[in-house]
Amino acid sequence: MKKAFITGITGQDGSYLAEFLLDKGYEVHGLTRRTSTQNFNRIDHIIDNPNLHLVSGDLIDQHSLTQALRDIKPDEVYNLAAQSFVQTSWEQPVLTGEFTAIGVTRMLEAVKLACPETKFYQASSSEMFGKVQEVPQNEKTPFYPRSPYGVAKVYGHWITVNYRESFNIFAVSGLLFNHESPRRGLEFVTRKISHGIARVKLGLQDKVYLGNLDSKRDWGFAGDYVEAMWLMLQQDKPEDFVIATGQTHSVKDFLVKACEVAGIDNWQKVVEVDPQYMRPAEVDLLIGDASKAKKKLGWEPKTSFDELVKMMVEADLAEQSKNK
Ligand code: NAP
Ligand code: G4F
Repeated sequence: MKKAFITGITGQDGSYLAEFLLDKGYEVHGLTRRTSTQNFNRIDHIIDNPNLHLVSGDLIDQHSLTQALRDIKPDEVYNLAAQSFVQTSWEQPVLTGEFTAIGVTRMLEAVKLACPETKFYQASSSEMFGKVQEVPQNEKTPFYPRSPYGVAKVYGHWITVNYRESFNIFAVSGLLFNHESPRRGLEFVTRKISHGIARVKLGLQDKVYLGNLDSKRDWGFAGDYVEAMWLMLQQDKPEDFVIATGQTHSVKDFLVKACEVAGIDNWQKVVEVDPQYMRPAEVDLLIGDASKAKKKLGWEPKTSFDELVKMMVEADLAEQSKNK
């Protein structure tokens, strides 16, 4: 039985990846941090699986990471934990650097010390392309991050490449474009829209307050993207890959589609722009070229933009109808 270690198992991607690996017959170990109230809602449905084990630790605590890997000796490590919300990275830039940048070095050190044969996946991001230097973005596109989060992810990417080249560790960086699901955090724009529009439809609130409606993202489904993470670690040699749909849509497009799914005729009536959600520096356009992943991993997204919006709005309508 293969063993995987996932940091960020309580997050959106961690929960889908844990499900995916359990289905493949893996023994899955997930790192969870101590919080005053437990936060296992995304993994509640698999918590009793005998092949799922949770271990306490934190990206800021080197000892907990090294000890966990010494005890488990996993075949594969997926480093998904991070301070992952771009807006918060301007409010807490130092903490974002500690978790999202230096946290990667701590994980790589833990691998180097405890299990150097382990394959390591780093959750890198299309936010690294920021003010994009070419369209679409591929593995060779230069980075130009536009937030403390983006800067931290650039560090995480290069330290992963550096440990691969310095210590011969099988370490890969997945350059994933935005991916969403009904499990997405409520602060991210897609879920904020699907949740807000469902509540408007059900008469539970009047409006949704948003920031920039014009920025464009390449949005895919998280369930499709975790397969790509796993495929990267099944290759003979470690390489970095862009994972994306190759389609881009504006925040407004997402909103209009969400209203259509919910049966709201006039989206302008239910949305207001609130300057507090505008960012100090914006990433205007992201669109990825995942042709390398298609060629070498045989990976392609399975879920279209329309299917994604429908899935998210319908899930929130079902959930929120319990509050009526
Ligand atoms: P998410 O839902 O915000 O989950 C983040 C996870 O990291 C949570 O499990 C969180 O634990 C954990 N975490 C945060 N700080 C930690 C710390 N100091 N020590 C240990 N665990 C910590 O994020 P996601 O959407 O699943 O994304 C997964 C990864 O992919 C992140 O690194 C993100 O930056 C990156 N990424 C995401 C996307 C996307 O579109 N989703 C795209 C590209 C890259 P708690 O539950 O305790 O908070
Ligand atoms: O949903 P967002 O907060 O996602 P963002 O900033 O693209 O970051 C996400 O994707 C990255 C991959 O590119 C990940 F690395 C990162 O961890 C995260 O998962 O914002 C998307 C867009 C932005 O342009 C933002 O300005 O939506 C715009 N927006 C407009 N109104 C809003 C809002 N964003 C949020 N969160 N809330 C709003 O009210």
